[in-house]
Amino acid sequence: REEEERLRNKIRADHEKALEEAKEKLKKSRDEIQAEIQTEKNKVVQELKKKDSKPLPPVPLPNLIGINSGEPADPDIQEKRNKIKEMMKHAWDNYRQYGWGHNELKPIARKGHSTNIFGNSQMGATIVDALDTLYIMGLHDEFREGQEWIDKNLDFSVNSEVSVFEVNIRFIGGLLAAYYLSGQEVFKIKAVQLAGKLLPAFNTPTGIPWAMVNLKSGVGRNWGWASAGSSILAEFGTLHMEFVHLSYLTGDPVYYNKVMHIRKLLQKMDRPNGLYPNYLNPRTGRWGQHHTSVGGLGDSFYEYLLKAWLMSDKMDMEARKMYDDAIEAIEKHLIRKSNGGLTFIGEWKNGHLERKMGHLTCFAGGMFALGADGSRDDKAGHYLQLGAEIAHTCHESYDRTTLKLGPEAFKFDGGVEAVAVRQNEKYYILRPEVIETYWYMWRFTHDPKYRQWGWEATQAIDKYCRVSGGFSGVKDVYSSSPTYDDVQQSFFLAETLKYLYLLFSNDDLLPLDNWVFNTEAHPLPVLHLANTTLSGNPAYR
Ligand code: DMJ
Repeated sequence: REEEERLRNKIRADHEKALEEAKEKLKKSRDEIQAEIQTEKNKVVQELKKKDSKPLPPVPLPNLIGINSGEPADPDIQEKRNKIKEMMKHAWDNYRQYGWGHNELKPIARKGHSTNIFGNSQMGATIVDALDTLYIMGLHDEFREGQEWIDKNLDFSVNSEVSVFEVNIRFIGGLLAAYYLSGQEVFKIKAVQLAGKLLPAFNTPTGIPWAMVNLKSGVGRNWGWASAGSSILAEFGTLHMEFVHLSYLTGDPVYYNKVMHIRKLLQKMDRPNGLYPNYLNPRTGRWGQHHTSVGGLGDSFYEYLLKAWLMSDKMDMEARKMYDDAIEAIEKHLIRKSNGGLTFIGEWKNGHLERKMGHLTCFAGGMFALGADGSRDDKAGHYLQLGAEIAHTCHESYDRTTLKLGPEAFKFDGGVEAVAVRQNEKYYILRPEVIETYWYMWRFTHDPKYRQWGWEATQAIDKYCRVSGGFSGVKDVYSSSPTYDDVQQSFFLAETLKYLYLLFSNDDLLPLDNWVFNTEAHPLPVLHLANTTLSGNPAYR
């Protein structure tokens, strides 16, 4: 009788669940429902295929050197490095205690936090983003805890609409880096599972992916705010590194083909003044608003052109050429010197240069330095100098504030130099870009001022952003009594603390000849693809 009762309860529960799901479905538009049906059909076909598909093929691991190195001999540098490790532990322990499994932490309210980029489910973004930083810092118990959570709980079959770009750079990038550093298969398997869930986003008339995709239904769409239904350059243009690695690890060219298709399409298009606009319509294949930026909306597209070349062991000349062409146009139209002698990168809006630079744009100093070697007409010295000038400008944007932390955006207009003017541009949300540039400049020049500037930033973060429940962003870097935004961003653990730690480590930790950092600071090894088959790529043949 007990068994009968149990069965009856189960049938009742299943019935109620099905009713709930049907109700949810009816709320959707006809198009959405049709797309969902199509995706379900595709899934069945895929599942059938999978039944006879083999497990992931073993591939030769690339040259993984400099994973456990970097210990500085100088006791002062050692002490600074230990302090940064302690900050990482503080950020992690509090997330562990108050936000475990949630995407991010609210360090003041001491509870989980999430934004729409991660959808509505608990995907443990901080865990995945932090893994490789924990690993290189030697925080192995914490790394194991993270691994265990991922193994048992990270599930992508959820009815949740996520940002394709964010999930790629933080989750796929984070999982792949954790796999290469630790050799633990679980990370590779999860990365491949997740990538499969992103693929439906590419089902658009042009093959330019939607900004968002529902992980369960595969239905994609774009942000409502993006110019006339456009996809964003920095989003669909920041998939290459991770997708090439996915094809390498699985032997399946599908990922590689998706990103090469995007590249080919971009190559064919006219560019106003040689500049790439930030918006591209995935239905028509036409540019949206003519707005070009090396900061938000554009930034990592340029970064990934350069890094595609570096990651291919400098074989992918097509990517290098696209990078060189893009940077030449940017220098001509966007880079200027202020009256006070500060080099800045402005934004191009419909034929007009806005003399404003974002914190996000500051990553470009490091990019110029990284791309100096191999540049056209042997302009290596020029690009290293440009990198140094951007680093200097971005340091000024920190130095001219009360908290010695940089604002979100700063102007070079109307007597103002490297200072935020509008109230809503005065915040600092634990972003990494300025420190990232200090680190690259340090690696290429060993000028001690970069360590000094990095240490100033470390102290400012510890003094003004640290609270007992973790680290928080601040709303006004010009105020001596700032208020907190109560968010510990996952990129603080993935990037800001990692770049600081690398800045105070020896260069043999993750050497740049062997590793390329994705835009979320996840290190991926250089691939020597000449011996492997990635069909259709003349650059690798
Ligand atoms: C990170 O998620 C990545 O660096 C991305 O490319 C842009 N900015 C954030 C951190 O500021």
